[in-house]
Amino acid sequence: MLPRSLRRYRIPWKYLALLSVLTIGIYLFFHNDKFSHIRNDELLAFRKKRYLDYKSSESKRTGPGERGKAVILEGEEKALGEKLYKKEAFNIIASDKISLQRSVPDVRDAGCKNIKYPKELPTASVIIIFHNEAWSPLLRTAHSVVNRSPPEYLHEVILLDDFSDRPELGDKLREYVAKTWPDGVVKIVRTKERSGLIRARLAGAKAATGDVIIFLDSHCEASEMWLEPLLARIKEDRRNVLCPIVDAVLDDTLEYSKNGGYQVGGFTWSMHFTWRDVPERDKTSRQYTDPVRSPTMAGGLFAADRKYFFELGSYDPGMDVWGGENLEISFRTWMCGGKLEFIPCSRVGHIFRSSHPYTFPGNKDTHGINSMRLAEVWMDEYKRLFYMHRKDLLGQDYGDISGRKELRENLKCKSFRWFLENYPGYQMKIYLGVKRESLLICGVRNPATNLCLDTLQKDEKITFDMGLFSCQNGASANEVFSISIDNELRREEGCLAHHSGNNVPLENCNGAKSHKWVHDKEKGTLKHKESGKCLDVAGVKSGGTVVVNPCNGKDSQIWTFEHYLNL
Ligand code: LR7
Ligand code: MN
Repeated sequence: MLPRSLRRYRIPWKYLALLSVLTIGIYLFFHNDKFSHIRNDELLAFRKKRYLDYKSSESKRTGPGERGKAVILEGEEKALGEKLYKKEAFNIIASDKISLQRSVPDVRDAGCKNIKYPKELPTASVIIIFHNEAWSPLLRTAHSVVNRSPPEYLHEVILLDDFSDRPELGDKLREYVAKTWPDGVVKIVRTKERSGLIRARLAGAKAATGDVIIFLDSHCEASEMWLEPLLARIKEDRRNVLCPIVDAVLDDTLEYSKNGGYQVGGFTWSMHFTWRDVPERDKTSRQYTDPVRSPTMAGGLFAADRKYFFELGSYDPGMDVWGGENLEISFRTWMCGGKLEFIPCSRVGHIFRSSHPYTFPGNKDTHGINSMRLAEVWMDEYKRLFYMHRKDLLGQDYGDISGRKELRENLKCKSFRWFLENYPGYQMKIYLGVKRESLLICGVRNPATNLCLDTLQKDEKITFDMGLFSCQNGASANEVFSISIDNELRREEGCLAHHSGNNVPLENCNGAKSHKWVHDKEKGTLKHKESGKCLDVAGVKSGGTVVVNPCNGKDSQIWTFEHYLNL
């Protein structure tokens, strides 16, 4: 018996026993797989064996779609594939026929195969975000990453489920992942509400613990040696934000199709991402295997040092569902001291879908509103150009942006004008239609008839003769044109041209001589440089097409611009 004074210090055996049972229970619950007790080197050995096993069997694989071949369906399957296309925005039947671990071709430039990367590289957390993605493309993405990433560099794969409600993405996915990757290299993290892809990526980045984070869409296929070039370039400088070259996995046959293009990212004033050819002079001065600076990224596939990603302001959490974040992170990276590059020796396939196979809660134009946030925070006086193309957005509520403005202050980021003028060099000046001193834009008007150049709503991806319509006084984006520093008369990506007859087609801008015009502000003429002819409305009514004629000084050849911007 303890002395009375000490009795209250009696050890509560009952509680202690209960506590230890609970502790052991919780431990067993979380560590019930055979990997719980194994050492790190054993874990790595297991992963290496899995990696090498796949590698050595890859060339012997047979079956539909192997080596990235097209899957051509027939009969009933074909019909079913076409029917389901509407729901998935790609051919799910073709995808389901292909092994989740299929081989893809090594489409890298031959020079890439001679590059030696350092043995010591930072480790990667690959974050695959998805909302109601179809089963086979989602898991093919995860398998392609595990199968083609050396285990010593692959810290983890995070499947970030943005509140999907497809039943198979619940328990079935959890069980599949646990069974297929018992070593835990693939993890599932789920958001508690529909977050949209921007906040989903943020949640993924916060859950990640590798040195580098790499984001992928949930319908990708990583190819041979995709990882090392990205990690090596980040090791060289942690401020490098890097994109692999994106190959197309075709939406109808799932063929892995090499992107033979030689392009980097640009943007339109309505804040859409576009591809731009790398200018001729850049091509001659570099090898195809070298990293190439890019003004912007497409958005879905990129790598960044994890800590640097957060230092640079990660993402704007006020952006919803889809759109805008890609240009926001691009502008911000350049303006705030980082670099954005494409890495030609790292290639990843992506299924390009023509529509979104998921809902937009509230049917909001999230791209439009997100782009307003971007323009308001990052584009300074140039936001006017955005609003000229998106008049419909003026006055809409884009929420609170004070946090983002503060970020820009704190990081002491440069101006948007600096971005246009300096990074990445001349490309922006040539292609964006910006001439600082006198940017002529909007409403190219012939005062005598009050007719303006107008696309007449034609599809601008296809060449057509430029129309004329009664001037809309800035109410219609179909009438927004600018004269570029390179003497192009542009509408976004389209340039007015003249080749023969008196036609004036709108063609994809490519720097051709036939695309150059000179505006004489005094006389009001718009002269086609190559032919010396003048833009003319003679004999044309509203709804017709504009022409060129020998210059004659008549009223039908006089043009005024609605704005002469001094930016
Ligand atoms: O609410 C959502 N939550 C999500 O998690 C909506 C989408 N998502 C997921 C979705 O499952 C997918 O994995 O987000 C990913 C991207 O959505 P997609 O595939 O519908 O987008 P996209 O490929 O049509 O669009 C491109 O532009 C977007 C702008 O917001 C994103 O940046 C996409 O990642 C981007 N995709 C690419 O850049 C792929 C390569 C293109 C090239 C070259
Ligand atoms: Mn995508």
